[in-house]
Amino acid sequence: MSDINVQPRTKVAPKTQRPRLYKVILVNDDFTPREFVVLVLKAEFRMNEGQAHRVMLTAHKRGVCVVGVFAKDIAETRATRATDAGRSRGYPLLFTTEPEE
Ligand code: TYC
Repeated sequence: MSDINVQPRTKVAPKTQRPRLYKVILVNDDFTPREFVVLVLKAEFRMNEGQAHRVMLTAHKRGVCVVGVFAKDIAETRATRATDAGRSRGYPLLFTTEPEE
């Protein structure tokens, strides 16, 4: 009598699977001052002046710009904090998140 189970496991998780990453996207609007967008990008996404200015200009010209790619909770926290920074000053500044393909 043996209580050792010798049945092979039928489901094996693929070893290469990783948690999905999320993009934070900056959305353009007609009201938030350019300098304020740059300020928020520097404060919330640790960008330098040049990086922040390029991202702001891309959103300004094209409508949206990817700010960065992060784990889900980090992406959501940063997008919320950055959006709230604009709202607290009465601006419609918006950061959204979206899963990476
Ligand atoms: N379009 C704004 C302006 O002309 C500046 C701006 C840029 C606002 C990017 C939001 O995501 C944005 N003042």
